[in-house]
Amino acid sequence: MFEKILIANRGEIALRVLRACREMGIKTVAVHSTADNEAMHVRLADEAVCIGPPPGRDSYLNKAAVISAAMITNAEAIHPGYGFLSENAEFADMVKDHGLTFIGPSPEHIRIMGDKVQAKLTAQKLGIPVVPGSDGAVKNEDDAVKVAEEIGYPVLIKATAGGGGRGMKVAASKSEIREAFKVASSEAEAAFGNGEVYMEKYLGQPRHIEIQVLGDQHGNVVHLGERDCSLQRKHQKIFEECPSPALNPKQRDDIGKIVTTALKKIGYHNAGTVEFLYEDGKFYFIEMNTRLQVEHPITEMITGLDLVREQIRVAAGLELGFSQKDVEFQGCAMECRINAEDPRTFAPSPGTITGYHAPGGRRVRVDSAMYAGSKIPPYYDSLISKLIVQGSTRNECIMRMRRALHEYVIDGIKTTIPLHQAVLDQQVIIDGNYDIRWLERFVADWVRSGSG
Ligand code: MV4
Repeated sequence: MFEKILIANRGEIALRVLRACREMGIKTVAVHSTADNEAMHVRLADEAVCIGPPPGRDSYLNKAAVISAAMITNAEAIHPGYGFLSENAEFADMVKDHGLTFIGPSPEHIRIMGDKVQAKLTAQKLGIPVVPGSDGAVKNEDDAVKVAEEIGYPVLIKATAGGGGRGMKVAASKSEIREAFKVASSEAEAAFGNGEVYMEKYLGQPRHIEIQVLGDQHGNVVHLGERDCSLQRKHQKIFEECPSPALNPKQRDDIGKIVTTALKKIGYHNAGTVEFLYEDGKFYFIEMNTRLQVEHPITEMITGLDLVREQIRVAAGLELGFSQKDVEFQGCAMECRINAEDPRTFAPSPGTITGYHAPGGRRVRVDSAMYAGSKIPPYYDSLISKLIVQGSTRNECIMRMRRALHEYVIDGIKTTIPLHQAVLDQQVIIDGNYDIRWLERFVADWVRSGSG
């Protein structure tokens, strides 16, 4: 096992990794920008190295600086958290080349899944159901018309280099396809320096359901069930729950088997998430994330596993200590992402937290690096806390989340707590009857009606 791990991240996820390390008796090295001198992850780590000025590209995204920090502190492995360098294949290669261990999948798997066309072709070849569409990239407008005629309108044009919803265009009919192709490829070129696009049948009201997997370097892969992440705004998830209110145990088993069988074939190891759209009882692969995800705690709540601990164990070459039949799902869990934002406009609200009191009690977990007096710099993601609850039933979860939100005090800045409170009062949510389009409509109505 590693003796010392460098954590190449900040905020709540840096703390999350630190906690797992300390519980495993592993020493930690924090890296930080000058904006984070007073940050909790810096205070709690055994050692800390300042790697640059505030902007991410000059600090947390500076590959050479992060690797140098690992070398001078004699860290043996780097945990990238999520965001920043977590899905950067070049960084994973560099870590390896310096004789260090990247706590994540192989650079090859990161690379394949980072290219959305390759990812989809790979998924299809491995027997994972995909959205009907073009076989790979679509080269020009004429081909776009042909593909659209084959799969039928409406179609969605997506950027190969995209992901997270950037660079997508819908064409509802033949009159829109040429313009949509042009706009999508020029937007992709501008945003990613790569204008390549591909096409899919557009699904009108799917849910977003993702399967958590964990693999070791000995060919074992297990799935840890699904998370329903359909509540998103501008491709930012705000609330997640598991199990999905839309699935039954047989559906979970079936899709879980498909995913684990596929990933065993390519020797996938470490944590990963296979994302699907789910509509009319059918799953359609859209992307695979080759990192630990923000919403991993809800899976931990219902499986009793520590995903970061497992990531570290398998990265060190150990076998998973359990098999699929040992994985049991206990009750329900939900997560509210609390952002330092205006809950109506979602405008960032950086500043100083003047007063802070986190909720507690039975089956409540708060993953946050905040404290009274902590400063939220304007340079980074606005996620400041994840409020996670568990319950025997979905209704128990909703009641517990409401009472935990009611207890939470965060003074000095605006947060999205009022939005979560309003969402949890909606009948659609209580019934578990929402899709990926519900939240944007709700927020618009909530703001317009003045109740927000
Ligand atoms: C889609 C889709 C409808 N049809 N693909 C958005 C982000 C990227 N991961 C894939 N996305 C979508 N792909 C087809 N063929 C709708 C979306 C989508 C979406 C997906 C998941 C969660 C929220 C979303 C919000 C808008 C659009």
